[in-house]
Amino acid sequence: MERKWWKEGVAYQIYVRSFKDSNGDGIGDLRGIIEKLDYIKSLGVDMIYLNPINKSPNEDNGYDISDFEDIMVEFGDLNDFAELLKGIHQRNMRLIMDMVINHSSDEHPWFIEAKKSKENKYRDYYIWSKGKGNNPPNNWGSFFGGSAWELDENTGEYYLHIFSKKQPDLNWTNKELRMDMKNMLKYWAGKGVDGFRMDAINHLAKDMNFPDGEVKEGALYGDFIPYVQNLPEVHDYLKELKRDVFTDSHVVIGETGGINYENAHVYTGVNNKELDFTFHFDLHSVGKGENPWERVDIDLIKDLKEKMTGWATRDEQEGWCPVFYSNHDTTRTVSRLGDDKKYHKLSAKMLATLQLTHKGTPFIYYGDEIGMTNADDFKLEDYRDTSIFTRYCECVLSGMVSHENYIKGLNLTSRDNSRTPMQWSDRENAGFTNATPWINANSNYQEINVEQQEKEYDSILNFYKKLIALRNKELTLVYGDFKEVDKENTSIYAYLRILGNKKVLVICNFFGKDAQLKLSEDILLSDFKLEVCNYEDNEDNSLIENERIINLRPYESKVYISEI
Ligand code: TEU
Ligand code: CA
Repeated sequence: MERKWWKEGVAYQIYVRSFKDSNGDGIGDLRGIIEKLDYIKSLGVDMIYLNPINKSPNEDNGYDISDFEDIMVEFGDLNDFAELLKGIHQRNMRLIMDMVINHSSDEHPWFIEAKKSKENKYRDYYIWSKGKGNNPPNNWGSFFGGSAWELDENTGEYYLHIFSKKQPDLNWTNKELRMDMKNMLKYWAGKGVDGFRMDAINHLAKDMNFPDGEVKEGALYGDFIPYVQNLPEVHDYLKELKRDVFTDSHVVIGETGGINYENAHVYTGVNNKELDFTFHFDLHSVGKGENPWERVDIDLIKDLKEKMTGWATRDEQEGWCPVFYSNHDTTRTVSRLGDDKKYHKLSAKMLATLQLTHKGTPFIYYGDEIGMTNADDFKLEDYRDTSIFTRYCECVLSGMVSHENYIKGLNLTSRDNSRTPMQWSDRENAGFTNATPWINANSNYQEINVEQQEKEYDSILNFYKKLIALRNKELTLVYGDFKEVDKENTSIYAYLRILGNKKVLVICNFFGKDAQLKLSEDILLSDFKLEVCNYEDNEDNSLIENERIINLRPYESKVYISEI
């Protein structure tokens, strides 16, 4: 296995808008991150992945870019960026930027030009089509609700937007567009950026015949995904970017919906020269019912073990993978996968154990290291995500869903759950800002915050630090083979990591009830020493019957190391 910094490091994802406000406008910014670099370093992480920081009107909080080579005004300027990057490198960490090149903002100069006339030089930077009479070119819906087409009155044609109508899709068949995009990426690489997370990258190619999509039961629009996701031409564009822009010192990460451990190699295969690894959506909807307002029990094997083991046991030629639970597009880890009420601390620590001993680069989403939870008491007016309001019209105003259920659904599944301000202290707005925050802090910030947990020896925060330190010390957790133990166990996820004669045994009880693990013949617990346990009584008190059965308490996780 080829050694790489981005395989051996632990990453920390920061949703800049919600991390730390340094200038009292209620919005997180780059200088706020600079203020907190020592905190981030104290976690023991090696790389920081920032959500988009380019100039944007913030229709989709930075995922709608109006200037690819400048910094969003609310976040600061290019000097702040240079100081931040310097501070990151001085602390021996690296920076991964989020690049949104599938679409631009409708306020980008290219689109403003393109709308002026069909003959404009920039017209073909976007995807236009005549309608059918007074209707859009086809029945495609968008990811954010509504049609994927918006009529431009001025030129009488429709433009494609698979996200919001303020995010027109770029036409990657256009050579000049590709050249401009490559120059933009070289501009950031030239500043010393270490890696790139490529947003919605597997949407770069669309079926330009615009066939109608199948209208599924109860859907208002046709299924557009088969015509805008994972089309063959995406590989050509990725190979072109890899060839003309990136070097072996960069890490190039794709965000690729609809990709899993069985087919990710089409993008991450070592010889494909496209992506180093991809962010998938495998754990985004775990526990989500048919209706967003209903939670369903987690099937540990189907929902989690099969997938995470699948990613960890791919052939190394198929490429690398991340290990992450949450990001800015899903809900808080401990709320979705653990128990944020009765077993908040224990389940958060168990999940941390799993993430930081599994195979792949761990991406810790800001706030998960202190066990931040969903904002499950938000009202409609507390939400900010642009996709919510389009869907509200579609679902509630049309009478399909009651207001109460829609709000309950948001409390359980909205992306805003993962976008509330970082909880630094028990002071107003969780110490995030001394102004009115762009989105309210979670009402539990007085109970869950960094200041309090830095002082608590057995806090979730200090447990993350302990595990990150273990991972940074123990290459077995990075490059070790992954071998599941007691695969069929429906409550416990257990596995070995093996590198040479070093073995790490990890055992995680995934639920809030006692469970038993059966050890296979080849594992003698007496060969192992308990290294980490999430129960305060750190000694190994699991009832070990004839060394073959281990009893685990609710959400109990243990890490054993042997060197025989
Ligand atoms: O999300 C991409 C995305 O949502 C789609 O790729 C889709 O969900 C997926 O393919 C389903 O299979 C990225 C960002 O992470 C998100 O925050 C932005 O809103 C979106 O792109 C638009 O830039
Ligand atoms: Ca600010």
